[in-house]
Amino acid sequence: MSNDPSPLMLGAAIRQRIDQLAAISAQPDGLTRMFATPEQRRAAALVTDWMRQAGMTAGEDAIGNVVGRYEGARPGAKAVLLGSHLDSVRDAGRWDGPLGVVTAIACVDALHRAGRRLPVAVEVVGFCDEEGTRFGAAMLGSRALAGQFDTAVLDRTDDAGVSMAQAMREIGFDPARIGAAARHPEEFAAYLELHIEQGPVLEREHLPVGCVAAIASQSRLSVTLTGLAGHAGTVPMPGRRDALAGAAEVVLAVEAAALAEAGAVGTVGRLEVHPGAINVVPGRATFSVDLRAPQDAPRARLVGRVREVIAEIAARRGLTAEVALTHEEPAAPCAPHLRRLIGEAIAQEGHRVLELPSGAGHDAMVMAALAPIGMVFVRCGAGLSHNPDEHVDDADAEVGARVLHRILSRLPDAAP
Ligand code: HGY
Ligand code: MN
Ligand code: MN
Repeated sequence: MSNDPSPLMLGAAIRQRIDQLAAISAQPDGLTRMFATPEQRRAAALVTDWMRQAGMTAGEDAIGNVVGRYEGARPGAKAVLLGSHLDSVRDAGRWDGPLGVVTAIACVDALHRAGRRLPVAVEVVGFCDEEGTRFGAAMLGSRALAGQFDTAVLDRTDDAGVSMAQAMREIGFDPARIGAAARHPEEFAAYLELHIEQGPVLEREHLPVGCVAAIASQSRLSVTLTGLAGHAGTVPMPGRRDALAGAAEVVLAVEAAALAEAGAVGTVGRLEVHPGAINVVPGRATFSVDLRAPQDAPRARLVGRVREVIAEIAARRGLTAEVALTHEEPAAPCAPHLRRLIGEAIAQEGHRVLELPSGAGHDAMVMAALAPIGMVFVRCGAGLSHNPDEHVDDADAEVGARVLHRILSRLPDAAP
């Protein structure tokens, strides 16, 4: 980055790349880019090209993460890893994930154009699956890179019944080789992720950026309630085994349980009904449960309470309940020395330093297994995210890039 680029120039350049990525979508009227799809490969090709233009060697790893490396002054030096994810939720906003990847590349590009080499190498990663949109299990890309990939998830199927393994093969990856993506702690000095806040705090505080203190603990369940399908006109109300009515009671019970646990959140985001006909009493209902809390203990209490209430409702309604844990990540505190560095960089950019928790999950939670983690949040309009109206102003994207660049330039000096 030149000494003092026009704020909107760099921000506008970042936005243009965000828009280019947003155009790579399976959804004709919006953004949906899921793991192990042709859209993933097209986005990976574009990001690989940007990385190479920024002076990095770059390519896809064995699961499909895009990884670029900008050598340090000494070849083979430890790397600072920057990154975020390139996949999206359905009907997504365009900044969630890509902002971290595009900004990291912009920072390396500035080093490259200035002919600067740091004492450390810089690697940038665009993770192929953080959301878990297609197969339910999340953070697949970062787990593979951290050497934590659970091969059992390869049997999970998408809505069309296609397994993860098959989907990977269809886009040219060999699921048996995922282990080759694993990296090791001794390779990295730190992991830094710049991401939109996805919440209202920075906007309320009139701040363009903030420093993440810790990332909330999260669990995901997949629940199937099975009752008895029947004729809507002839099955008497007493004694019905209506799976959807049971699911509806569980949805409200999840909400009540989360409200009763300070700082926790509980969401049922997906619900499928079988057979889904107007005049048939639903025989089966399958739904997701997303439970989070700032610390592990309250999250575990909430999961236990939800499991109990599902069993109680199912028993009372004559339903059978299958409850599977599909994803779980412990709370991830950010490293104090990186929080200090981030705070100093924000202050040097002339802004008040605000530390805040992240209710949203991020690949940084998994990267904590490889290196100390730090996160920079960038303000997004009305705190909106996982919504097509998600937005970042050019000026805020510019501040985020300048803060990340300052951190990068100082990181080698920062001892843990
Ligand atoms: O669900 C989350 O917190 C993230 O957006 N994957
Ligand atoms: Mn997201
Ligand atoms: Mn995200």
